[in-house]
Amino acid sequence: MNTVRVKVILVGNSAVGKTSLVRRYVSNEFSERHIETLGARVEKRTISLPNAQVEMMIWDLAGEQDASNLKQSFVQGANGVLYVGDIANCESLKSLEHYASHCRSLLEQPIEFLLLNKSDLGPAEGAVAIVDTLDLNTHWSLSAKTGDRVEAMFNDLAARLLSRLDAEPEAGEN
Ligand SMILES: Nc1nc2c(ncn2[C@@H]2O[C@H](COP(=O)(O)OP(=O)(O)OP(=O)(O)O)[C@@H](O)[C@H]2O)c(=O)[nH]1
Ligand SMILES: [Mg+2]
Repeated sequence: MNTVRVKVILVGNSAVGKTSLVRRYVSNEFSERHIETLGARVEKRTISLPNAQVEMMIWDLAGEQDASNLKQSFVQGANGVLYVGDIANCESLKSLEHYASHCRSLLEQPIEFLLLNKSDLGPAEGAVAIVDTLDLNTHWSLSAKTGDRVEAMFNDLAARLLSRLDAEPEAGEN
């Protein structure tokens, strides 16, 4: 079967749960401890879809004080961008606008999802209004802690990336 390799990055403030989402998806584990990611950590998971396998290289990036500090080399070449916010923390949601403008300046039309993590905690007051101001159409409310919708989100992303790359065969060759 045809194998397509894709690069996905997770960006967002420190402590929103980027590492926890990857860990839940790749190892089905969760920890209450926050150990800050330094630089970038890359994990891999292969997803079997009806007409191809998608080898997803998942780049879990360190939360930055300022989105423009994201290293260009970590962002470059990403086919998919996961903008991660903590639904219980309004500041983390507001800052996603800066992450989006920075990533868009480096990437050509990536597939973008807005991830509202920590759905188990419920939204902070004002969080929904901030989400509405963000120019990100595809929202997923999910929880690395309970695992709710984590698998579904990554699998949907894989399917969308595959159909995008199928439409541009030269980009899918690896
Ligand atoms: N309640 C709850 N806590 C979560 C969830 N996801 C992550 N956490 C907690 O949030 C804290 C930060 O999680 P990390 O995954 O390390 O956050 P991060 O975004 O990778 O942080 P940096 O690496 O510093 O950028 C940890 O204490 C996690 O246990 C969730 O879905 N619900
Ligand atoms: Mg981390």
